[in-house]
Amino acid sequence: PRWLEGANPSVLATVGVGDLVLLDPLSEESLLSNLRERFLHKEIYTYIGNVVISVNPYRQLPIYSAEMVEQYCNGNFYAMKPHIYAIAEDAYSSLRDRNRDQCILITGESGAGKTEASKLVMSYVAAVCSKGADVTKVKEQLLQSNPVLEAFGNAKTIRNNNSSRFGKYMDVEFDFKGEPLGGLISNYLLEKSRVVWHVKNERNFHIFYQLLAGASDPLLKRLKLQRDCRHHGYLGDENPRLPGMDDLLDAMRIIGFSEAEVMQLLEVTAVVLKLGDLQLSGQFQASGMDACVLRDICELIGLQESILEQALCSRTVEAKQEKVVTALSVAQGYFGRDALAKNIYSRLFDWLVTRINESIQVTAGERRKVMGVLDIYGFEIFQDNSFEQFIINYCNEKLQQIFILMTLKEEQEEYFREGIKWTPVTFFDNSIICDLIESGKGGILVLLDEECLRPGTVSAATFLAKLDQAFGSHEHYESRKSQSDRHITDTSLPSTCFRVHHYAGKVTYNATGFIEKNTDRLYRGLAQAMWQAKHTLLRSLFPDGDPKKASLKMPPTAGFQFKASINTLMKNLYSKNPNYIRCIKPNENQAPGQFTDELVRSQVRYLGLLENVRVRRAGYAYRQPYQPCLERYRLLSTHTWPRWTGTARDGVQALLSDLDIPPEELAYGHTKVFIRTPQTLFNLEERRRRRVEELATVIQKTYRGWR
Ligand code: AD9
Ligand code: MG
Repeated sequence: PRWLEGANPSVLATVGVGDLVLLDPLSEESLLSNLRERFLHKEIYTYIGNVVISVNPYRQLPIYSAEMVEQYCNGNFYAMKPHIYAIAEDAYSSLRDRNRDQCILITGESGAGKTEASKLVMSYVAAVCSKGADVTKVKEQLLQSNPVLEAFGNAKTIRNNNSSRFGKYMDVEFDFKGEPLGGLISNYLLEKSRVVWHVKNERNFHIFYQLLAGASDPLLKRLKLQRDCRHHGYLGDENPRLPGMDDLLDAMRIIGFSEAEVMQLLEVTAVVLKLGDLQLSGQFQASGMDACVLRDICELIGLQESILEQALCSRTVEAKQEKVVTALSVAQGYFGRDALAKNIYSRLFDWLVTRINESIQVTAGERRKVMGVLDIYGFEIFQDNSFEQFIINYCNEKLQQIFILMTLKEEQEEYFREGIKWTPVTFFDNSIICDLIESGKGGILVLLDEECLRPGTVSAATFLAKLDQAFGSHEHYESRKSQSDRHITDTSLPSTCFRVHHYAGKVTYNATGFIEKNTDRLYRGLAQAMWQAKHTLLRSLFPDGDPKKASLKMPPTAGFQFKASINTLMKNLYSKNPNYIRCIKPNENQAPGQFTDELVRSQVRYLGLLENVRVRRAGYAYRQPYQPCLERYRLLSTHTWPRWTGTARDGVQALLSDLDIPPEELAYGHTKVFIRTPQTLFNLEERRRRRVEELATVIQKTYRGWR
């Protein structure tokens, strides 16, 4: 990275050190207090070499102005403080000038600032690339995809008022001049259970409240909704104040949605809400249905009431060419209703992403350059962890793996390029945990799929027994059974749970619900009912409802699909040059100026920051191209001061040998000098500081003499 390649006074002369590679001594404690000190001085960005750590300030800082963009864009990193713009500039300029595809990986826990960071990167790139009219349209479309996806995919949670409930990866494509042509968005695992249920003090997805608050009276009437959200079963009991619909509608228009499409989108959204209002009041059977709501829904989607009613309160099983219709219990009826609402919503979200992609996707065939931005959920350890946490943490294991491999790989490649001997670093390789989860030969996900497909009675207990049998002695797996086999008594692990020792810590998962969430089944009758609706958008969401296409084959499980999409993502990331932004949440209160040590410590631990610093300085902590190094330190030697006429490389060599620096501290590469320990650099800086003072005094005296 360019900003580190010169002797960078900004990295040394700020609050604490601007680059943790220079920490002395290096420990979790010193790392933590360096971050704290900087944060309290409103320095939220700190480097580890080319990695940027960002601590959420929870307040607007005056550091994102157009002038700031200008400064970082002019590439004068040496005099600049660590900043997210530096990494954006570095990625963008090497994409443009050196033709290397880039990816920006943003990780951190909920509320740490990932989504804000991704927006800052995107807006930086949008600001520095050309301003032609057709480019402006593309930029607008790319930027406006954010508010649309946030309306449908974000919600208020306890941890974050604007929490992304889906993972997002966006490839932005550029032409050879570095101008954006378009992009492609992939989304991962929307938390669809939120549609039908959320914990107290949290909320459903923003769009529902925005729609109720922002729609005109006629629109609301047309959608058959009530303005007050207390009238809607899936929403809470508060009417939150949220931005109106105008911005959202504008954004959709800019992206290229037609009025008809927007209307259809809102109608399907309304249907989801109405499903939550549908009471099934029969005493034992689900047939006593709220007739008004049923009628509303059916009018909205153009479907005969009896079809939906039938689908919601009974189930048809075909056996040997014979149809057997069984009535559902009330509980089963509600289960089906909620499953339908979740399914419609998540399919609608997928449609939204596909639709946006249609607008922003590039069709021309020329070779393009790509910058990918990944904003995905961070590692989660909750009180109660379920299938979702398991999937999310699996994803984070994979990201950690790619992080370690790529950081090491890059180090290795640089030493190779520079012709310097590389001594391998030892580090914790988490592939053993990835294998435990995803191995095709009997990893946890495969065993779960087997259990989901197995005929007969399956339950959390049978699933757990299966895991015990396979992993009873695995060093990263734990359960009551494996504990008792190892003569461990640990009452903190309930008998319905298993525990995985992730790289970031131990997480106890409750096996209950894994099977249902993985199978994610929608009664076939419901899909078929949706397919019969006249509403073209809704109908298009349920191709599996076409009886002609209905196969007996089970659709792929949620775990299987996620694994496939994560592995595609990994391949994509591996092919690019990685840039990391690691976000940290400083406190649990979403408050400015508060830095809770324990909270940050745990994040420092699971982001593997200490490990990162170790890898970064395993060989040589610091490196500089010869010319800037000579410029900075040449005043320290009589060989190079006041004048040096040879090559920069010879100059640096003459200079450093003159300063009695132990030779094992230094290595001379083809274009850079490498310094092994930070102390040597500090020592150089200190000598330089004293020398500058000395020279200043000399100059002062000379001036006085002149007067
Ligand atoms: V989640 O996993 O989606 O729940 P994120 O995405 O990590 O989470 P987000 O970017 O949404 O967190 O940030 C949370 C809030 O912190 C934002 O709504 C802002 O109010 C605040 N924030 C984050 N970064 C900055 C920043 N650089 N400057 C000012 C910030 N405020
Ligand atoms: Mg987010």
